[in-house]
Amino acid sequence: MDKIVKSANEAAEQIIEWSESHEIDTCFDRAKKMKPCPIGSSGACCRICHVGPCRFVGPNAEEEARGVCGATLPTVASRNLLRMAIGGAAAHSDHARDMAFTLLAVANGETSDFSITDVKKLYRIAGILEIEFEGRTVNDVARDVATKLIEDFGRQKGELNFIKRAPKKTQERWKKWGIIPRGVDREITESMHRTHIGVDHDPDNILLSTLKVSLADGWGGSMISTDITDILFGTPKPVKAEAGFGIFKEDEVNLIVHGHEPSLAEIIIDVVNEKEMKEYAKSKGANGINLGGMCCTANEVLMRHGIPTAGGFTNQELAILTGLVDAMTVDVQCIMPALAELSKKFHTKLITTSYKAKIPGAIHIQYDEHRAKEIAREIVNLAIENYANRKAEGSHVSDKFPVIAGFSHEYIEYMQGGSWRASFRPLNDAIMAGRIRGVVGLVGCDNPRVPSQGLHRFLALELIKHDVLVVSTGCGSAACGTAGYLTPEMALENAGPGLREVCEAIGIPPILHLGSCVDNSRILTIATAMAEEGGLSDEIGGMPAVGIAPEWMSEKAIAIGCYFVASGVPVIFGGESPVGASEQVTRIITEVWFERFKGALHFEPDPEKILDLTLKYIDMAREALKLRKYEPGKFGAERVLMDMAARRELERAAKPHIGIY
Ligand code: NFS
Repeated sequence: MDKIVKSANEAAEQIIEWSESHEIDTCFDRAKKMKPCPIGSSGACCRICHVGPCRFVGPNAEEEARGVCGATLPTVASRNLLRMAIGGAAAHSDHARDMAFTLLAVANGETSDFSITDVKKLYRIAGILEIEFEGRTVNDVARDVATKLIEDFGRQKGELNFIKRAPKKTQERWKKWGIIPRGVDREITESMHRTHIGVDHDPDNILLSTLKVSLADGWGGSMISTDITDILFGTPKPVKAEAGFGIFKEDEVNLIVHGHEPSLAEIIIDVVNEKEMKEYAKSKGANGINLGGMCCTANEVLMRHGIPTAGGFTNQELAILTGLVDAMTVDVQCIMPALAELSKKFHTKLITTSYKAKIPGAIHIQYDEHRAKEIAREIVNLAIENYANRKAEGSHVSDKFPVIAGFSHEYIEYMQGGSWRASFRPLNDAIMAGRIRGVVGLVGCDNPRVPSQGLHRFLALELIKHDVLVVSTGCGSAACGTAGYLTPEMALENAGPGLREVCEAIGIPPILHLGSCVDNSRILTIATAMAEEGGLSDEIGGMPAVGIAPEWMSEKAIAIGCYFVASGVPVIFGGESPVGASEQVTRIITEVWFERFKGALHFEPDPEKILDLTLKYIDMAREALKLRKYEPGKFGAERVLMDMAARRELERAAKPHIGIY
């Protein structure tokens, strides 16, 4: 029998083999032992009250099965989906709230460890929020921006501030179906109320609430987080970095920042570069301090500073199994509690830093933005002091790949015309002419229940071969990065002829790393800019664009998927459907949602079928927009894309400065 591969990441597979030979369990072994409950995994289990849990099984469960209260399977399956979206929206939005309070603390002069890095972005957001910025101090503007965005969490009536950033037509659809979020916390609370026993029982109504709470994430929490993070730490532009387990250094202190919130990691970057710290590391026998990232904190610091990443969700235990990690600091979300037990088998110090996310067995050092540097120094000291305890054992692997990351909305606009003519025109033109067939957001988690990262790799390669421009975030980016896919050379070797030409002209990879999972909000603003540029759809719906989360597992992924659907993007998730038990719910989230919003939510375990459905959606949209029929290697007339030299030439000629950069 063929050997079953647990991870498509070759270095990961080597580490897994090493762990198995040493009888150390990882998520891959546990996934084998712990099969998903077939009732719960298809949405057919209701456990929201203690009369149950009730199971909705049997040949006619859809029509006949009833819970003790009389609830039907469609009610229960839709309620379960809504509960997942709430969890996801809460996670992203609570992260955003922390960012907003950090911005407020900076503006109020309560912390000297942070400052405002991107004043232009601050002004841009102030402009959107209708906050006056001319002739005012940066801190005064920042205070107003932070305060106004904090109001988005607790607003009881009205609309989220950023709803108006969406194309008018998209907003009209939301208004028609009553899903414009008021305040983030209000939508989360109301949705929790609706899913309590004996409240909302209409699947369609419950599912509209799923879209509403998810929009509060996308155009609320996530967008707030992205913008404030850019204001505080800089709007990303392309940087070179590396990805893979080979980023760890045998002769240096290896410290990993893992989780999602970037603030502490930003300060740790400053601290590891302090002369005294470097000298302290030397005094302990190390040649330096090597900082690496994991999951979405990795994406944040990779995009802004080129800090290398060891990978995504399924790689976190494997990093410790290398035996080279002296300390791993974690904050919130997607952190496996298994790390505590595992780190004890090695010398690794596991450090939790959020009062919201403690793990028995880990060291807790509470982060506080008012004392950020002091805390960062404590963590770096711990890592340095632990270097001497490193033992020989561990699965040392050396694979690492170059990565180009840092594609923000602003940079993508800039790269299409320089400071003077920054726009989305060339991208729209390339799509209209058929050089680029469509755009896919390849996002979301990696998953130990499939050959981990393998679905991302397969789809990324196939899509670019078919002239589809891929934008990636989260662990999808990590999967592509650790495969060596995030380089411009990838376009030369693997992209279809049209996409290759576009990538060569602009000098970009065919897969653009847009950041962490909260940065999926960048895809929303990019899609809006494309709609406003003209020539394609005049709303997000109807664009030749699809979202794919082939290895998703988290509630955040559901919230992201649903806000894309509500915004007008067909979304395809891998794996079995969490509402698969109900035909009615499945029909609503596909056909009914498509009719209303031009977005649909599919669940499809077979990657070949995901690819087929994606291309079908893209071609359908091209046809509906009356665009040139896509044929590989045959393009219509379009404007010439500017190369780097032409762009520089234009910039020399064109001061004053317009645009972000
Ligand atoms: Ni996104 Fe980032 Fe990864 Fe999935 Fe978790 S790290 S926020 S949820 S597992 S992509």
